[in-house]
Amino acid sequence: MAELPILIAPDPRLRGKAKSVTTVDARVRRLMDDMLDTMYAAPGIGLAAPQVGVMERIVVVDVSGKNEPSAPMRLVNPAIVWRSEETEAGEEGCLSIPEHYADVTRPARVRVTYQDEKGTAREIEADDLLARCLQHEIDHLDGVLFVDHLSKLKRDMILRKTQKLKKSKASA
Ligand code: GNR
Ligand code: NI
Repeated sequence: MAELPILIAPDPRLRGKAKSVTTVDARVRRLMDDMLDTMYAAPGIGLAAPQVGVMERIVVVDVSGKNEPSAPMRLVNPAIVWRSEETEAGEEGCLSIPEHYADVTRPARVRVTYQDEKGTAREIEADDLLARCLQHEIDHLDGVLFVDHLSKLKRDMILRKTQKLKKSKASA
């Protein structure tokens, strides 16, 4: 049980490209467990390793509802191999851009390949919130933030306010 500090934008680690994981070993499994602890504590429904300063292609997600049993997912080297033509708009937030929410239009359904915590290759087709969350997390692995899908005006406004918030937190 360990919570890790979550990076707030701007930070170069949130804009870098994460490296593929070669071996799913105890270190990777421990990191995923710590990321789940961090995500549940935040609280959030997803977390990508670069958000905790680790530049590796590792994601955790749990989109189960409040009155449902928890459903943690651990994804190593996740990759989108198919996107639906149909798109959907939905509200997103990001633990690295606190207190800002905006509608983002994305493919409604995706197929994602990944390795699980045992290193076994898997493939899932996701829709609704899981599809949105997986796309948001995989974006993080390539240094992309949800505000990059908004107009420049909205993006710049949110990132400027986040920089102010980060500075005020740092000097508090
Ligand atoms: O907690 C989160 N909620 C969320 C809502 C809609 C779409 C994506 C997300 S992910 C976010 C946590 C986060 O920042 N993950 O990177
Ligand atoms: Ni995020």
